[in-house]
Amino acid sequence: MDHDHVRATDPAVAEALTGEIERQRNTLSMIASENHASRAVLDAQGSVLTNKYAEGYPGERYYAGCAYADAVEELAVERARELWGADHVNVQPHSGTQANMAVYTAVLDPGDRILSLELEHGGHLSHGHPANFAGQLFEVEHYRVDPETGYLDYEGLAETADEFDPDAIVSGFSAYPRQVDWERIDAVADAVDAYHVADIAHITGLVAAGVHPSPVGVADFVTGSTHKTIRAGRGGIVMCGEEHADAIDNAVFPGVQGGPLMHNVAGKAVGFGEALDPSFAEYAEHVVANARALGEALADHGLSLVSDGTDTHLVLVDLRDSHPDLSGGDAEDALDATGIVLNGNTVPGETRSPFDPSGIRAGTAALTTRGFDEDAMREVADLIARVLDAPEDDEVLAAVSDRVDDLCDAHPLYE
Ligand code: DSN
Repeated sequence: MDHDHVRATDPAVAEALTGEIERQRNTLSMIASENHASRAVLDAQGSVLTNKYAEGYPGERYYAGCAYADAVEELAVERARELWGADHVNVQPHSGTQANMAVYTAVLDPGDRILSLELEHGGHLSHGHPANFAGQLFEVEHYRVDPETGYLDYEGLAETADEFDPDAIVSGFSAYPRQVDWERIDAVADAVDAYHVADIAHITGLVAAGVHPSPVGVADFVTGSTHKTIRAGRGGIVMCGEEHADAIDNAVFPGVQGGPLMHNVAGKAVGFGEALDPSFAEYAEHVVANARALGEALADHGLSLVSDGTDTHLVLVDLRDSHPDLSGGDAEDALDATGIVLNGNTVPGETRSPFDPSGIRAGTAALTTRGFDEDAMREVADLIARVLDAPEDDEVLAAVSDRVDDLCDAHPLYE
């Protein structure tokens, strides 16, 4: 982690890299989409595969010299198939958004209709937000969570599907704390003759470990990212049945991407290999247990949790009841000042703006990687509550910051 080669030629970048390592070591990473990849994953991503062009797929490349690129891609695919039980896997998408773009390109035409969860209810930009290609290319309608319970409104989804007659229904979410009933959404998709695309970006690791039900074999397509709860190299993935294999491979390349990022594919292969070890299932169970402990302790401090809790790696706090004058953005800033790093987030029924929303989202994947247990998570919840109650009190912020330092020292990272 000393970046000697960078330091020798580019001290300014080396300083930023060193600063980032120290930042990760000395703060609590609670951004729900982040994790701490292993040294092996980082090593693979920083490898000489950075140099290699390998358009195409193993055994069918457009360039010479792809023997080792083929080897890592075959390993990544084989391991992914074992982890998620998918018939066909494409490991080349550069990100989860690229994975979604590939699926849409494979089976939809511009102007077709997508039905997806509204962004402020937990959806994702690539599910059809007007600022995203998906919202610009397709006609988009949204379903929502039940405003009372915070759980997905499956009946509302079915009604909207009947009225809107979508070509694809997107399930899978970026700020939804509860388990998803994939079969129920799939039945709606079947009833309106729509493709079902399940985007499991956040919960890839939980699904692989069996601590969240799997949409593989249920939805027509399963997309995801590979660096969140699954903790592998950075990027995206698409899974599907054999009947869609060619369409997906052609959509990824040459459809929406050029040369695959083979160093990232190597990082995916290494991380997937790590996730096949039985210890990964224990890790994933701890991630969920930690999120539950975090949520319960936050609720004990009077904070409102969307859906009153969690089944996953994240909690979504609606600050409007407990702290009506505190925005999610201000909460994020105050917490960041103490070394607790999370994000302000929109909540169902949002009354502020996406830039300064009413909630905060916190995840436990990264802290669990550092060895935090449920007692430690309860203490983190206490610290969060102290900051939210006094976001402008320098003495409180300093005291919390000291305690964050102690927790970081007790859970070393990248030693
Ligand atoms: N940026 C990711 C998240 O935080 O949910 C999704 O792309």
